[in-house]
Amino acid sequence: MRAVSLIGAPTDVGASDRGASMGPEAMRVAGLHQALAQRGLDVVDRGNLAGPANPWQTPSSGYRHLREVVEWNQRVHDAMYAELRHERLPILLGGDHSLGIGSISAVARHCRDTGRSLRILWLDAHADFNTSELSPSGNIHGMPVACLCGFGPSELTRIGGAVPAIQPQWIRQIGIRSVDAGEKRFVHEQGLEVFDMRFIDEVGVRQTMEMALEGLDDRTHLHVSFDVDFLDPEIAPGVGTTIPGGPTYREAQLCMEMIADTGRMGSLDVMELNPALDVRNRTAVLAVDLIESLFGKSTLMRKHAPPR
Ligand code: HAR
Ligand code: MN
Ligand code: MN
Ligand code: MN
Repeated sequence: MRAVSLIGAPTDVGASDRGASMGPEAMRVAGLHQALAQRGLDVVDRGNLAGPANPWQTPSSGYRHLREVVEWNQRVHDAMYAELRHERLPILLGGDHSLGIGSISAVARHCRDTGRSLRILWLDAHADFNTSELSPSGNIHGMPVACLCGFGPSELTRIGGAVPAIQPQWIRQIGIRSVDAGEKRFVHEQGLEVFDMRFIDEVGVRQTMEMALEGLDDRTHLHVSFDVDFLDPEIAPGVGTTIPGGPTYREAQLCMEMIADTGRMGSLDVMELNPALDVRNRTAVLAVDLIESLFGKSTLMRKHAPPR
């Protein structure tokens, strides 16, 4: 699919830190549209979705802003699904990561419609596998993976029309280095495949990505959910929840290059960019650079695969 649509979802209702609502505009200012157009893609910017304001309240019954999160996710679902139906590759510009619920449930629906299998790469410092009982914060951006797997309030789990929207075995989590105690037990119980930072340190990005991308075929839709806090805070300060010890610039580039090499990416989320915490928009500029790699920018044409 060479046609790409940008969808802005300017909200931070799923988080307790404000500012991810400015993410879509920062990505535009950093030149995302032009960078992709220069790669020969047919790029359309659909502009920003509209949704409820951030009421800035404390959690109630275990969730902060559940009603608003549901509404935003319904709109994200509809917008992503419409692009997929028209054979366009949607790029969701977040916005906090709770919106992964609407995005990925739309992708899963599209895969059911078209008889494809789904593989999800979750690039993040966090597992985002909390439930309201397990969450220390009530912030729904710590819960999208659990909701997609059917563990969450029904208003969120049913957004894509099937509950659960996805199976845990379809997911590969990469770069994880911050998981809450109860969440950790639940990740193990559900058998999520997690390549955490220790794994990456020990085997390297190359082998990690080979494992995460193993088994794709020409019927696989690959969805990449890129939480910008995946990156080391030294290179990406513009996120709400920085966790030290993330991938370096080159390690992140290699992840993206290896995803591009599969030729299977069919949809993308770019989430949690927080311009209020950034330094001269450098995190947005870096995100654009990494997205260019996801779409096949590379330093040189390669003559040989490097030896194993
Ligand atoms: N685990 C913490 C919580 O549930 C923080 C996770 C949310 N932060 C994110 N998402 N940026 O990846 O509150
Ligand atoms: Mn398709
Ligand atoms: Mn996340
Ligand atoms: Mn995160």
